[in-house]
Amino acid sequence: MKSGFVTIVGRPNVGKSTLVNALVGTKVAITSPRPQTTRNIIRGVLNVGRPEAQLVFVDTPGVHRPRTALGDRLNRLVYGSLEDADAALFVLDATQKTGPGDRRIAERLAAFEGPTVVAVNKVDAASREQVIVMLGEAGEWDFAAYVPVSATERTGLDDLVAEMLTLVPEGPAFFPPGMATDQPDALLAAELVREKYLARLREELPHSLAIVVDDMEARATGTLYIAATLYVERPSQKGIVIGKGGATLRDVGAEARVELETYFGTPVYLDLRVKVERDWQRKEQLLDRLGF
Ligand SMILES: Nc1nc2c(ncn2[C@@H]2O[C@H](COP(=O)(O)OP(=O)(O)OP(=O)(O)O)[C@@H](O)[C@H]2O)c(=O)[nH]1
Ligand SMILES: [Mg+2]
Repeated sequence: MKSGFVTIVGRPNVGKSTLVNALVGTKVAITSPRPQTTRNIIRGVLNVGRPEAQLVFVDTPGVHRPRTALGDRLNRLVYGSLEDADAALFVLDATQKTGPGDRRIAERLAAFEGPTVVAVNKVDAASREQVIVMLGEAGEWDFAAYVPVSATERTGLDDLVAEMLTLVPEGPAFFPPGMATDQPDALLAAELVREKYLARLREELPHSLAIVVDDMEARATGTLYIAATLYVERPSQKGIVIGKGGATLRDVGAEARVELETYFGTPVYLDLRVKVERDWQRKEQLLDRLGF
């Protein structure tokens, strides 16, 4: 059978995580309109046929010019995951112009030993003209294939998968059938809570928020108990995250709980607390402790 790891690379917010979810057919990675949503490597598995082929898509943080120790770690994570990849999927946003950020990634990918496929995403929101211009510009980089797609409308995905399948080698199935991701439950739970916050926080605050699940246990009553700590960087941010009379924390908790219950298929009790860890994004020691 054909099988391989495909690392997804691109600038922040181009739709990498949305694309992984669409390709896999399950939500394995959180998404948001804010750049720098993804902070870890997340693997999503696609079985094609039964099981004649398996593609393991590796979602990565958006590559950007790092301004913090965290940013620096995230960029290294992306290029590190390319080292084990059979192929790369370079995602561009058709509604934006290609810029120096894309060119830097393209240069990096030119040095990658495996084949690269370019997905021009968000074609549903771009004009024909924009898509053609982007395909032309990206075409100069001379990669293996170029496929226009829309991750939200799920168009072009079959073409994309067909291209990837011609490029990955013969190999074993890396994951059993039915396994969409190897992401630990605690990480997924923390990410779902963060996603609900990203949808409502403004400006710098999304970057200042980190969530760690401290405890997760199935209670005798059948309820899954999840305790998580929300770390912010400044005392003023603590107030925003909690909200007036605890309203924001309560609303976010309720939204996250509904999704967690669907995912785990059990009632969930979500216990959230907020702590200040000054400038955690800039401190290597804190990054270690927060699991980056
Ligand atoms: N119109 C349109 N919007 C899209 C499409 N794909 C993704 N988006 C939107 O683009 C935004 C960013 O999507 P993400 O999947 O979080 O982007 P990302 O590349 O993973 O971002 P980072 O994790 O920050 O690097 C979200 O608001 C998505 O809904 C698409 O095909 N069409
Ligand atoms: Mg992402």
